[in-house]
Amino acid sequence: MKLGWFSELNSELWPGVALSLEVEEVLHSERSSFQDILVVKTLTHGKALMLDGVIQCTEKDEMSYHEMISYLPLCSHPKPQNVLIVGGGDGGVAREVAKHPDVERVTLVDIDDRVIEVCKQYLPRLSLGLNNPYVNIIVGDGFEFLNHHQGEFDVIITDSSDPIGPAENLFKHAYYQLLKSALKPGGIIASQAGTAWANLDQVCSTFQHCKAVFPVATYAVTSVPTYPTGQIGFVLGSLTEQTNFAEPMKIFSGKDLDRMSLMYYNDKVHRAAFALPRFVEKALNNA
Ligand code: AAT
Repeated sequence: MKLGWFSELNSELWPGVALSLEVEEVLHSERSSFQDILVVKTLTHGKALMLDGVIQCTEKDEMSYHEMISYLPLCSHPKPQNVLIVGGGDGGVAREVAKHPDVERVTLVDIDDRVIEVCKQYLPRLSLGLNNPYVNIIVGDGFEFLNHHQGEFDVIITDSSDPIGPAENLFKHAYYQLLKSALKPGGIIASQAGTAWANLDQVCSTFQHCKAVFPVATYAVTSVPTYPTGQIGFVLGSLTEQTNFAEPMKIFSGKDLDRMSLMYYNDKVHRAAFALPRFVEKALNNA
């Protein structure tokens, strides 16, 4: 049955353009203390989660985002044992991080317990990451959490919503300073950083914050057809000057990739994520 269309109308972040998904059924809709939460069954993309009218993930293409934001940093660290996820209440990043053979401990801090509960109920393919015994879930603001944690984590992944709403502080310079001090020596961070097609200014300012704090900073992209402009990027930062993000330290064999049920990531895709178009390279060089 066709119910109608959902359109991602957010004129501030991507003016003049909106992705639409044909919807069969509204599975859940509520206003939490932080945001509007909507889960729908789409005609062609499985179930989808929206927060404040912005698509957070669809079952069809979530693996591109979740595998890339997880394995780009994890495979650039020599031994990522203790990992922090800020945001990520749907469980997708936790699911991926927990598959990495070196990872021993995962902490996930999401501001909204309702996102966690709703995803547990409606998006089991993602939220299976939340039920993993290695994953310790804390409900709270990521910025506040980092204020109280120093020198603890090998890798910190910020899987946050966009910079309008509860995630606003996670795109500021002060957040990058907190990230740095929460890392162990040799630590690495990766954060959702928007798309160059619609938000080149946001990409550059997030990259600038990362570069101001970390001796090595870079930007990588992946394609997510249901995100604005079909692409999203991540900033990556390392405390170690020798880190070359574009060349993975850990390379999974075909057997490993199958065992871990990876559908998008491999070492070739890892390297390719750092090949940027000229206009992006130039903008980042000037940032
Ligand atoms: N996994 C892909 C989905 C996301 S969800 C982003 C999560 O960040 C949400 O669960 C939200 O509750 C959480 N969040 C927002 N602000 C904070 C905060 N200050 N501290 C902790 N968690 C927070 C990312 C989608 C990207 C969309 C791209 N257009």
